[in-house]
Amino acid sequence: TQQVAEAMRVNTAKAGEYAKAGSVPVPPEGAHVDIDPIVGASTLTELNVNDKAGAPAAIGENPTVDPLDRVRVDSAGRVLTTNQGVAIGDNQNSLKAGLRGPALLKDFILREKITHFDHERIPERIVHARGSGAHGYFESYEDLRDITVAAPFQGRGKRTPVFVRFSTVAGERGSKDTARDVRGFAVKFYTEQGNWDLVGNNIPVFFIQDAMKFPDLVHAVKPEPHHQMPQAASAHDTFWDFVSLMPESTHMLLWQMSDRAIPRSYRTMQGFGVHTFRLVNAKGQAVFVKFHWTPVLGTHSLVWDEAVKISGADPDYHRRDLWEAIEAGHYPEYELGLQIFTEEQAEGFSFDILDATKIVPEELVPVRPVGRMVLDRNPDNFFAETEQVAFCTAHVIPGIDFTNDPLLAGRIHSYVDTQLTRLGGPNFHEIPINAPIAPVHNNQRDGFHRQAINRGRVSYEPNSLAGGCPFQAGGAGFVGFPEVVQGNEVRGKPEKFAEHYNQARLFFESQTPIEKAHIVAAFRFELSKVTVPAIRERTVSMLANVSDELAAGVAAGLGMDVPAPMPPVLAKAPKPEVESSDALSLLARPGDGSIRTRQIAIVVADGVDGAAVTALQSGLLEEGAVPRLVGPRIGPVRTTDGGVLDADASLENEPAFLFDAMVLPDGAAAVDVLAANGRTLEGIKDQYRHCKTLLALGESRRLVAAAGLPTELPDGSPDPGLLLMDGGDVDAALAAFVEAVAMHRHWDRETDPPRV
Ligand code: HDE
Repeated sequence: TQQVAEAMRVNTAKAGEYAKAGSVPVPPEGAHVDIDPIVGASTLTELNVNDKAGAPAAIGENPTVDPLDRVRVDSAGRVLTTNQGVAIGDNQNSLKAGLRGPALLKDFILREKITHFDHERIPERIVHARGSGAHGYFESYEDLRDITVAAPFQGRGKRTPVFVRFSTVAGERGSKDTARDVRGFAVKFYTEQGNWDLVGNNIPVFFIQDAMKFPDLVHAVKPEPHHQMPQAASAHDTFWDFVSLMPESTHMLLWQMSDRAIPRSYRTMQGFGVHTFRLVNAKGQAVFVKFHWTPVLGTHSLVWDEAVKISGADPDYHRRDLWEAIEAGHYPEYELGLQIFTEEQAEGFSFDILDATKIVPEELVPVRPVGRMVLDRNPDNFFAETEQVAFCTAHVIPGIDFTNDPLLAGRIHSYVDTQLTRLGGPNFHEIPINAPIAPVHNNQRDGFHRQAINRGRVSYEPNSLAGGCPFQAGGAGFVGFPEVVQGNEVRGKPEKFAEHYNQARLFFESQTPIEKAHIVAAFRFELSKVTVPAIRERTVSMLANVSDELAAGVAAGLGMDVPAPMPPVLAKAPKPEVESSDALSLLARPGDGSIRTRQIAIVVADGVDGAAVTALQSGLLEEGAVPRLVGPRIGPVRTTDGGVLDADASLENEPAFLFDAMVLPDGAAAVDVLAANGRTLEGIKDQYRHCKTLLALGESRRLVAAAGLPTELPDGSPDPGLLLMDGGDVDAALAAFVEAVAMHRHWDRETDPPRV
């Protein structure tokens, strides 16, 4: 890597910025970097030799690609100043003519402060406004140079720094995290060949096939324009009006109504590049590729009732989860997999690989794991990094290329275009989080907020005055795949794009019964919020083309008959290759079987069995879980043996549904206190309703009974997630609990409507 970096004159210092703490020299607090004494050189010649005052840049070095340290600010021990560096003596009082007199216009300190404040906001993203970011690295498992020259894949173990931003789509910047929505999964790879952005989602298909429809889609899903409601929700008339008139959205709607759209955390959802891309090797040979990110912890989602409650108790649920996991050293990790296939294979498929409403089933093309991504550092500043990061599908590097997917074409245009407004001009590639580690040299100049101080008088090419620099890279630069293109100009779609239901059916039929039930319930909920009956009917008529079970279930939930199926565009649909695929079930990726990072509430009150609590706490910590002591209030809790525990959460400030599992320890007095507190019983009911594991030790059985929990499953068998155990054998209880928590949810408990 070093050699490649040096050969390409990469600024290795920036890559170092991503190295583990300690390996990069950090300037001492409050120190500033001394400008080297002027070396005899001229800023006015093209050779970077300078006889004028000024700091000579090294030849070929671009000052904008220095490490982020260049722009980090830490004010510890420093005096308060204006933006001009002038020390401020009084930050409390404006300048007045007499203590009760008028404020004076010459108070530049007040005016600077207020003026800056007045301009602190920038427009939010038109979609994906609410997001959370993290730094990390991608590590290649193997050398893929026979397939692609793309930098991240040139060697086993090679690491490339990344910045990732996860997001919701429809809600505004300050909306909630647990809305039913698609999640953005955007990765910026800072490679020595330039930045590559893989701007994906957590769902592998999209609502529409052509960029022409994107503004319509977004206008339909966003809050309705007359009264700006509802926030961060697709459950309203305009969204369902639009999609029910766009049968190509059917497949995506099934994913969106599945639990994929309410992930448990950003750490437990997949990511997909969605479009088919190309990988190109040094010989110019290309293959098609679909990108898949799969979380090591497995794919896990919330249930709807839980998502709704969480959005009230903690709208930052996913942001907090990501932040805390990284702070705690539980670094989120995802495996990158590629589906690689040839043009000839693609021609044989019953669907078109340029159609973003279709997947390539894994039964046709298996997913090949090629590397992993680890997120190991939180941003220092949300605005500077997460808000100002600018992803773009046009950011590709040698070895990665586009296909003619008409949705992708629109995206290649859209991102930079919208960022010009959002980030205020053409120089946002110089904002530190966006700056590549590869040096930037071209003849683009000026514009708002230009950072680079380009030297010399040459800003054109060809030139003789600067020896022709910067010069073309020729074959070493980005060379597009020379696809043969021929055709009449036409507005239309290829025939296979007209088939809309095969893969929607494939998705539905690949779900477990519980997932199917959740999809039916989600359609029921969303459509019940639609006020115009004709829209509900049209949507169900679309679903009638997917599955009788689905259409009948949704219709029954809406109190209507199943309408006649919407006439399909293609009279005779091509026969699909695959009719059911286990890979499409969320339950197909349970994770590593551990209970790492699960949030567990140990409910305590005065008179609790302290020894048991401590043993459970340390046992769960050993398993990598995150146990928290939750009391009727925060603060000290007295135990039976005279000890004191410290409850750092309360049933009021962290309601039970924020936790993945719950422990109710032994101790008669504590149980009396908790039984008299409605929040305890409510929490126990929520845990039960959301199919989570509950462990009740000894006396705590009384709480379970008071909450009215059935001890048997609807079919009469014992409930494996409701552990009522003897308070005496904590080790046995812990082992049973860990095993039950590892199962995540106990779906056999679930009924619709819920029993509890
Ligand atoms: Fe985006 N999309 N998109 N999109 N998209 C944006 O770019 C757009 C699409 C995705 O964390 C915008 O900088 C068009 C598919 C993510 O900053 C905008 C079309 C997929 C993010 C834009 C699509 C995505 C965006 C808004 C259809 C999954 C957030 C602000 C032709 C593969 C990136 C911005 C971040 C953001 C346009 C469809 C993913 C307006 C025109 C399909 C993850 O440019």
